Amino acid sequence: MGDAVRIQPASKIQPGMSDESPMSTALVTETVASQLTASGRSAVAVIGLNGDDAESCIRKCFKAVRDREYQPGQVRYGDWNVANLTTDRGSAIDAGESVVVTPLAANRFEIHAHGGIAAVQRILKSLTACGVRVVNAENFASLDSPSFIQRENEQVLQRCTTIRNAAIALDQCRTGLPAWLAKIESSQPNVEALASFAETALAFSHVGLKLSQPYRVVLAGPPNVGKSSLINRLVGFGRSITHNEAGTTRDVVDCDTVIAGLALRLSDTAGIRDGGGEIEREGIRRGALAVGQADLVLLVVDPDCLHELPRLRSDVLETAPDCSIIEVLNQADRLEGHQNMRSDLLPEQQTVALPTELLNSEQDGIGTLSTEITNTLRPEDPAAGIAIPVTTRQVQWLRELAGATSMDQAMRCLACLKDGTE
Ligand SMILES: Nc1nc2c(ncn2[C@@H]2O[C@H](COP(=O)(O)OP(=O)(O)OP(=O)(O)O)[C@@H](O)[C@H]2O)c(=O)[nH]1
Ligand SMILES: [Mg+2]
Repeated sequence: MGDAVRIQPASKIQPGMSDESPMSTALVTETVASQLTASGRSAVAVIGLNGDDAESCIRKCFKAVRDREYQPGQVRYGDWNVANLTTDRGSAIDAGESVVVTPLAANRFEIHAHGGIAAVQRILKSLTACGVRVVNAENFASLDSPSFIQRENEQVLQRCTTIRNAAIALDQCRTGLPAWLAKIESSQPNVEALASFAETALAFSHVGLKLSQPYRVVLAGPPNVGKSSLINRLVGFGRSITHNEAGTTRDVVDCDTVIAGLALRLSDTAGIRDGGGEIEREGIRRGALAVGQADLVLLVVDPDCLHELPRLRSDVLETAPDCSIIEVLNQADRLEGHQNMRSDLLPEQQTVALPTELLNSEQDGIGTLSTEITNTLRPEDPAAGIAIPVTTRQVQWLRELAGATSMDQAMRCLACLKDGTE
């Protein structure tokens, strides 16, 4: 058995170097501040201040009611009084604000102030005058994290818009690749074990990459089959214009929604047909571009144009070979007028996309279609504790690790995965 591995900082890796130097522990030391509460007028605003100079900045700008050492957990009342600081133009900054300062740890503070925009700006300006860099809240949180990959995972968590995705992203912050990278430093893996781990993690990359971005679902098909009506029923309001005349939708109409905890961007497209005017042809061209970007295409037909499905399917696969397709027969209420239709040729998904007030039956197929959409896009979530990649960068390094044939190559992948260089 070999010794425990040590992952070198990727920036220090050079071809032929041994992997004996200790792991990078470099933490961000620059002092940064950010308004952590939403910007705009509110009762209270919280400003975070982190970095090596945080305490000295607090001492310059803040006069506590009682003068004593700062300790984590304290609640310190006082005045944000910076009369002896000056602006770039030399005039004095006089914030003169009653605030509460809470030390969170050594060189980590929160300043709780009045939530008015001007009050917050004055405090941030006085911190800037002390050499502090003001950053946005997302960057502030990420600068506080110990490794590049940890920061990356935290940024993904911040961008999640659904609880289902946020739960997975949170798990990846706590026990995902960052924790695995830390763990292997105290183990003795061989290249085969590392490659096999990478393969397992990559099996869920399609989930990880969609935690902070919506799935792209495009509705395509001939004109007048009810694509726009269907999108309106799926999102629950009249996003797209519908009309009983072919060629109603001209441009690509996007609508964001959430179904079963998955963020979806639904795109309605112009009905595909030959002829039509210049605007309609441009709409059809844009529809084809949307299909090229889709994770899933709903191919919508009605009973009159069911025979077109095989051709439409092969057209979609030509444009987007890896894309999933669900065939939908809309206007299923009109099937009665097509008695000769062979039931074994009908798509499994059959819908009636009329507005709910015009429906005669509750069997409109919309719920079943919604389930089919989410099951197709995400058949399974990774179990808690399974590490998965959540950015294309992580996918790239795991792919390289999966194909590594030497320990040197594997260690380089691990270092780049962790530190984000290259
Ligand atoms: N009977 C019936 N009519 C429907 C159904 N769904 C939509 N319609 C009607 O079909 C017509 C066309 O609907 P749209 O949603 O505009 O069709 P489209 O596919 O978006 O049409 P284009 O934008 O021209 O490509 C409208 O009059 C709808 O009310 C349905 O399930 N049953
Ligand atoms: Mg339409």
